[in-house]
Amino acid sequence: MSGPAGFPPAARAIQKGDRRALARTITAVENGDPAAVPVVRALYPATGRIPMVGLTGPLGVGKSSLLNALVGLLRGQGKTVGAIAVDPSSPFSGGSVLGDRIRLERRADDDGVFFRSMASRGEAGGVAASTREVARLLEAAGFDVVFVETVGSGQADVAIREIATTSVVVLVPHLGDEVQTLKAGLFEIADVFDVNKSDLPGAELAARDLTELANMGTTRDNWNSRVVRTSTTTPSGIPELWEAITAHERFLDETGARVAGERRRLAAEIAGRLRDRVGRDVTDRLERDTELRRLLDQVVGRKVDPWSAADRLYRDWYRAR
Ligand SMILES: Nc1nc2c(ncn2[C@@H]2O[C@H](COP(=O)(O)OP(=O)(O)OP(=O)(O)O)[C@@H](O)[C@H]2O)c(=O)[nH]1
Ligand SMILES: [Mg+2]
Repeated sequence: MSGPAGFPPAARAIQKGDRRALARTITAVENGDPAAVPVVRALYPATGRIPMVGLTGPLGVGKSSLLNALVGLLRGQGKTVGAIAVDPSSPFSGGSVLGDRIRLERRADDDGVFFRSMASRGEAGGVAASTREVARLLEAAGFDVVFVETVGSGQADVAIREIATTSVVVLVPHLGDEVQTLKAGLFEIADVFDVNKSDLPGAELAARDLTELANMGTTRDNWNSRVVRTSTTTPSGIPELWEAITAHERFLDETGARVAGERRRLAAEIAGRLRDRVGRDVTDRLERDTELRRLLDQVVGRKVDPWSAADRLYRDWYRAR
C-alpha cells in the first residue's frame, strides 16, 4: 500500500477522490492492518481544518435519522459530507431496538456523501483511535464536514471527546433517565443539545429543562451550550440544528478555542499512543526479561507490591533513558 519512502500511492489516490482507495484504507484501519499506518500518516498534514461533528446520545433517540436529515440539508447547499456511525456496544443493540434502527441511506449515486459504520469490537480506546483515523481519511478525501454518530453511554463518548470539534448531544422528550446520563458526563461534552422527536408531547418542557441546565455553566471554552428542538418525521428544526453547530464552529475560530481544542486532543492522542506502546513493552518484558520476570515473581509471592514494582520499572527502565 505504500511506496518505499515517498508518498504512499493509496494516500494520493484518496486525495484525488478515489472512493475505492478510501474504502479499502478504512477497512485496513478497522482491521488494525499495519499497511494503513503510512497512508494515514502521510495524510495527517491535510487534516485538522474541517468541522468534525459528533452526534451522541442514548439508543434510539434518532441520531441516524438526524444524520440523514443533516446530510440532505448540506447536500442541498452543495457541501460534501462524510459520516461514521460507531455501532452501539450495548447488549441491547442485538434486540428490537436494533431492528428498528434507521439505516444510513446509501446514496450510492452521490459521490458527495460517504457513509461508513464501524464495529465497536475491542475496547473503547481502540474504537476511538480507529474512528479518529477514519475521520482523518474522510477529511483528506476532501469532504467538507464529517459526522460521527456514537451511542453516548459508558465509554463510547470517549470517541467524541477525542475527535469532535462540535459535540451534539441528542435527547428526546421526557428526560428522566437521560438527565442521569448527563450528570455522568455527557453534559460536559455538549456544545449543542438537541431535543429530537419534538413532534411528541413534552418537548417544550424538556428543552426548557435543558436550557436551565445549560445556563448553569459554560463548557471548558466559555461557550454557552445551545438548545434546539428537532423532529425528523415532521420534519422541523433541522436548519436550526445546523445553525447551532455552525455557530459553535464560528465561536471556535473567533476565540482561538479551535487551536486550544486541537492541542488538547492531540496531547491526549500522543500520550495515549505512548501509553499503549510502553504498556505493551512492559507486559512483554515482564515475561521475557529474566530480571523483570524475577520482579514479577516477587510481586506474585507478595514480597514486593505492584506499586513498588511499577516505581522501580519507571525509574530503572524508562526514566533512565
Ligand atoms: N416520532 C419520532 N420518531 C423519530 C424521530 N426521529 C427518529 N425517530 C424514530 O426513532 C427510531 C430510532 O431512530 P434512529 O435514527 O435509528 O435512532 P438512533 O439514535 O440512531 O438509534 P441507535 O443508533 O440504535 O442508537 C426510529 O424508529 C425512527 O423512525 C422523530 O423526530 N420523531
Ligand atoms: Mg443510529
